[in-house]
Amino acid sequence: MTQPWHGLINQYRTFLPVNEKTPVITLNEGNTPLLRAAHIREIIKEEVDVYFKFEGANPTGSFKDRGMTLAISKAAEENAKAVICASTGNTSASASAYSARAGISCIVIIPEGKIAMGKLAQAMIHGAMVIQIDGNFDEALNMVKEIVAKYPIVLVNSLNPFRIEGQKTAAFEVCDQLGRPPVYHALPVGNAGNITACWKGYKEYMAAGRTSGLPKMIGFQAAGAAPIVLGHPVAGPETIATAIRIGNPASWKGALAARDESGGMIGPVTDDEIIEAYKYIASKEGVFCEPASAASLAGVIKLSKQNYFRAGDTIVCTLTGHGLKDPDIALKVSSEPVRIKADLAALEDTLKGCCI
Ligand code: AN7
Repeated sequence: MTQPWHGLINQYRTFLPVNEKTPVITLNEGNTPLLRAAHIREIIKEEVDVYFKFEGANPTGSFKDRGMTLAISKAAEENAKAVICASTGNTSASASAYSARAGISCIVIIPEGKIAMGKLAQAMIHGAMVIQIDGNFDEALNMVKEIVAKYPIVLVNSLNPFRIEGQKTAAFEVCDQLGRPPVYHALPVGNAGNITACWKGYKEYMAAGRTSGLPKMIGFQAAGAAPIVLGHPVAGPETIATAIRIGNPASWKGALAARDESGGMIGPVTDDEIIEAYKYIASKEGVFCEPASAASLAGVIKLSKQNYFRAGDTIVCTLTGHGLKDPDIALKVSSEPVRIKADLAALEDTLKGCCI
């Protein structure tokens, strides 16, 4: 019988900066599905193998839980009274949940009107102090950095190195689930913590002899919020994918290192390309991810049109967050439900020519 799963700190303890005194604050995050795409040939002609690492299956619905279990466990080890983060939504949702469990106060600073409804609901119900600013994520992060420099509050954005340490475990799982590293690993890039973390994970797993090679890291930014692609910060980032509406990423250097050391690339995808991939993943693959997550597949589709891949390549796309976080977008890009009378004949009429 396989061992029951007790969260990623227990699973990957030897790779993580924890000791016997670290209280493990876990919601049994990690061990998320790696799903082989079933219909990819409909959109990508090359004989590539695409897999989705569905991080929306984490307890708060995003990959942030991997970093947060470690960041909050370490904050608890240091007897922190409060933690703080700036967020486009998922970090705040995750920080709120793990802080609640640890009995630590949580403050989240978010851009007003620019975070998905589900994420706001999460922070509220977990009891965080939710502060909205009339500014964007970059401004919120700058404010948070100043606060933690002045007061004894622990920062749980990915500038906190424990966040990156926890998030690197996604790469371990991909290697374990696939039995080898993929040829390419595609991710959406916002604040650039995750691409930095995954690359670190692949390198450490190989150094430990647990996997046989390294993937090329390919990252995608929304075209309206693409500072790394452009090579300079973007003052007014805009995209439908609010999770990655970031103009000055904290882990900029880490993303460049991941790209260059692995021989990968970081490119832009338009909102239309993101939505096309988002709809494909839900309607053909049965996986509901949030728009920002679909940037990974959108980028892969775009590169495939430029003959970037070769037959036989294995490509893992991280789907970073759950689609239920942002139901507004799903409704906006779908057609209206059919309306009929509560009457059998009307139902039969409607189904005619479709399935009866
Ligand atoms: C679904 O929650 O930055 O490049 O404050 O929520 O590691 O920042 C979220 C980022 C991709 C980008 N997909 O990851 C936040 C936040 C989803 C996200 C990203 C985010 P990074």
